[in-house]
Amino acid sequence: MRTQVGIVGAGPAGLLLAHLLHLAGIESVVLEAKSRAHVEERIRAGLMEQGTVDILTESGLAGRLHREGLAHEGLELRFDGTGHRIDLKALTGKQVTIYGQQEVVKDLIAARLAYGGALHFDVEDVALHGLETDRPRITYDEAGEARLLDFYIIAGCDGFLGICRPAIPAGVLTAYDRVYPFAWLGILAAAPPASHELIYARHERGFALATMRSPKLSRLYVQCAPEESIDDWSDDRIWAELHARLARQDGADQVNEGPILQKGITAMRSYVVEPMRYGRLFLAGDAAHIVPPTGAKGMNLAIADIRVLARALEVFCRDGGTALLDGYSAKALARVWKAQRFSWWMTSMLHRFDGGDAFEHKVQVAELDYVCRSRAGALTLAENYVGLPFD
Ligand code: RFL
Ligand code: PHB
Repeated sequence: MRTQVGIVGAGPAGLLLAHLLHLAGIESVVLEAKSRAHVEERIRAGLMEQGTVDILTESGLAGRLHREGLAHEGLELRFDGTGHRIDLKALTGKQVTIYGQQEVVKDLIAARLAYGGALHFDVEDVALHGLETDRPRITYDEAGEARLLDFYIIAGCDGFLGICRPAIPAGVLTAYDRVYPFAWLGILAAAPPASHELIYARHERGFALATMRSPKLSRLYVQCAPEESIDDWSDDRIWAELHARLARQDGADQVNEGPILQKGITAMRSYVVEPMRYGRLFLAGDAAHIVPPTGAKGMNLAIADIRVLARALEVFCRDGGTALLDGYSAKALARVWKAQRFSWWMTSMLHRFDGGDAFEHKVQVAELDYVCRSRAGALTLAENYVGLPFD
C-alpha cells in the first residue's frame, strides 16, 4: 500500500510536518538516521518567534512549552561597555520564548508515538528514486534488512548534511553561499543566568551572547576562530573571555559561573538553494537553507517552511490540486531571504572581523548606536527578531 508522504529526517521540520499531516488525516512515514536518544539530546536552537509558538499551540503541541518556556519581552545590545535595551513588546506587540529545540523535538516525538504514527529511528542508507515520476520511492536499511516504500510526495527534512538535496541532479539548483571567518563556541552551564533577558555583546575581543535554557541553566557563546579545536578552550579560558566581553563600564559583572555541562564549536554560514523543489521532492528547513545563529532564525524558518508545505500537501492529498504545491518554493523563499538578510546584518554588526580596520569598527559602533537610539532603527531590529508575518 502506498503511504501518502515520505519524510526524511526527524528534526523540528520533519516531525512537525508529520504531525500537521496527521491532523489533516494524511498518513506519512518519518525516517531518521540517528537514534531517538540522539535527536532528543542534541542541544541546538533555543529561541522561538511568537509565530512558531502559535503554530505549536494551535496544533496541540505546546502544553509543556507554555509551562516551562521563558517569555522575553526585550533583549539587550551591549557595546562599548554599555547595555541598551530593545523593548520588543513595546515596539511590535510581540514577544519571543526561550524553549530548547530538543524539548520541542521530545514533545513532537511523544505526540507522534501517542497516536501510533510511523517513525523509524536508526535507519541506514536512505536513498531516493524516481523523483521526476509520480511514484517516488525511498529505499533504506532497518536492522540489517533492506526496505522499499512508495509515496506520492517526499519531504526532504534531513538538515544541511542530509541526502535529499544532493539527490537532485546537478544543474537543477542554484546555491547561494557565504562562509564567515569566525565560529561560535557554545557552552551549557549549571549556573543561573545573570540577566533575565538575552545579551548580545560586541567587544574588541569578539562577539559574546548570554542566553539561557531555564532559571538554573545558562547557555553562553563566544566568537572564536573557525579552525580552533574545543581542546584549545579550557573552562578557565572560556569564563575569562565571557567576563571580558560581557563586562560593563560600571564594573557590574554579568556572568555567573557554574559547572560546564556541554561545549561545542559551530561554524557560521549563510546558504540557500533555489528552488526548494525537484519533481515530487520538496526540501524544507536546513536541508534547503542555513543562517548564522546571530538572528536566532534557523529553527523558526524550518517551522515556517513546514507551515506552507503542510497546507499545500493537504490540498494535494485531498483533491489532487497542485497550485499551492507549485507555489511552495517561491512562497517559502520570499520569507527565507528576509531572514537571511536579517541574520547576515546582525552577524556583520556584532562580530569582530580580523583584518577589519578602524573605519569598519567605527561604522559598526555607529550602526549599533543608531539601532539603540532611533525608534526606526530599533523597530527594524525588533520586527525581524520577533518574526516577520507569514503572508
Ligand atoms: P535538523 O534539526 O538538522 O534535522 C534534520 C534531521 O535529519 C536527520 N538526517 C537523516 N535522516 C535520515 N537519513 C539521512 N540520510 C539523514 N541525514 C540527516 C538528522 O539526524 C536530523 O535529525 O533540521 P531541521 O528540522 O530543518 O531544523 C533546523 C534546526 O535544527 C536549525 O535551523 C537550528 O538548530 C538552528 N539554530 C537556531 N535556530 C533558531 O531558530 N533559534 C536559535 O536560537 C538557534 N540557535 C541554531 C542555534 C543552531 C546551532 N547549531 C548547533 C547549528 C544555535 C546553534 C549553536
Ligand atoms: C540560544 O538560546 O541558544 C540562542 C538564542 C539566540 C540566538 C542564538 C542562540 O541568537
